[in-house]
Amino acid sequence: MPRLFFVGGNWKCNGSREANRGFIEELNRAELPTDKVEVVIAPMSLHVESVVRSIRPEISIAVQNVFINKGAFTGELSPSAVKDFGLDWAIIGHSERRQIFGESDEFVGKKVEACLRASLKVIACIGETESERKANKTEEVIFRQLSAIKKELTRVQDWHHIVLAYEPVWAIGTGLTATPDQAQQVHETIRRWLASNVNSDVADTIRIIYGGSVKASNARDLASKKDIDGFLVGGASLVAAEFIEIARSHL
Ligand code: G2H
Repeated sequence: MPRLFFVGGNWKCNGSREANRGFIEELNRAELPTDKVEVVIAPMSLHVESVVRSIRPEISIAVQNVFINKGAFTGELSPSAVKDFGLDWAIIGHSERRQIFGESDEFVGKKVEACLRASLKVIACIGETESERKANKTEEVIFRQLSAIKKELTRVQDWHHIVLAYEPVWAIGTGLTATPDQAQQVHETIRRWLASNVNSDVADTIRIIYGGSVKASNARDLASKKDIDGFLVGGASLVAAEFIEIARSHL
């Protein structure tokens, strides 16, 4: 079965009630066939409820982060509360969480597991920094990040609830994008790792999306690559017309 193209809009710590309203009005009018593209928007937590209320029902909403539990953890979101609220998705392990908030590979693995246990699907982010790429450590880093996730998963079928986002840190919000060939090469490597370390069914069916300065102007070329199954879009997801063009880039 072909993999359904997946486009996530990661609004990060951006948005206002008014800006979100305008964005959603435009997105609700866009032609986005659900049999050809799955769209997920991740607003700031504070805006989730108003976005859910106004967005068309075939577009899902994700949170940008969760903690691994509920209880006395001031400022955090629990996976079970996110599910109870009616959401289906969480972004986990974004490089901004790893770099700015010090989340380790192990912690990211635990968060992925906590989400799956709460029946949330996960957009799990992995990717190397500029210095790691320059030191030819891209594979080593990606494999280490994938292994930390695998370590926490007890069932092979858990992987069917994960979308992997390859986001080279050097391309995030910098305007530098991995070339289609650079991204394809890493996506293929990830699929190879999954075939060897999980199984060939997971390797063939999992969506591996690319993130890092995706724009309407580069999305089409990236989307044409055989192992690129969509995008996680940051800056360009704040402008409805541009995000819609990206979501339609493989049509
Ligand atoms: C990578 C991406 C979205 P941007 O962080 O996750 O952001 O498209 O702004 O590089």
